[in-house]
Amino acid sequence: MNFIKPATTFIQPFAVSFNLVEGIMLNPKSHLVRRAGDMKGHYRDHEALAALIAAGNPTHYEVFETPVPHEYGHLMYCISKLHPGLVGEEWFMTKGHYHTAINTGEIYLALRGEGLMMMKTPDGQCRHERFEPGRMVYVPPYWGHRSINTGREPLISFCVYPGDAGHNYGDIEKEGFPRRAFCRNGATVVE
Ligand code: S6P
Ligand code: ZN
Repeated sequence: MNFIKPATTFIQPFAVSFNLVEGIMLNPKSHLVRRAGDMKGHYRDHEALAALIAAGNPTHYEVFETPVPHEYGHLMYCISKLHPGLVGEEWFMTKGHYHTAINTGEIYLALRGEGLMMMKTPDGQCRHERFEPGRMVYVPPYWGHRSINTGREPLISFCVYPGDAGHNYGDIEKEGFPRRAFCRNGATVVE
């Protein structure tokens, strides 16, 4: 066994505040906004996405962070606010990613809204778990993950993951997820 751990930067303790109703972090250091135009290639209905972009390119989701060193030992955390909506029949969702350090997991605690966490492994296993306020989803190491908003209000979640996890979007873009979530006659259908 190797007991030599990578170096971890020493920093001072700090605290941040959230507005849990709005789903925002107060005074975040980083506020990522992804719009419909950033989602090309992710939805089944390409024409519906193009129409949405032409009709004003609405915000899909926002991620608020106050980063810590991206290193082993530190914990990254964020508030994710996924807006409600449909691209054709498909519910709004995040791009999804594996962690670059694929043996790192993640915890998502849903604070508001309803939805699904869709998860897949590189060898094609696919599972999903339901989000509702107060429900935590554990994304184990090796599972790519994507949030899906299946409701009419923002899906707000708080997530925590290892500082050295990183994001690998490329492999998910190539592979896609085996299952998607649609709205048919007012009901959510996963297929
Ligand atoms: C990071 C964590 C979240 C997502 C965020 C946006 O490991 O899973 O912060 O980055 O929900 O999703 P995506 O797929 O665009 O990064
Ligand atoms: Zn992640």
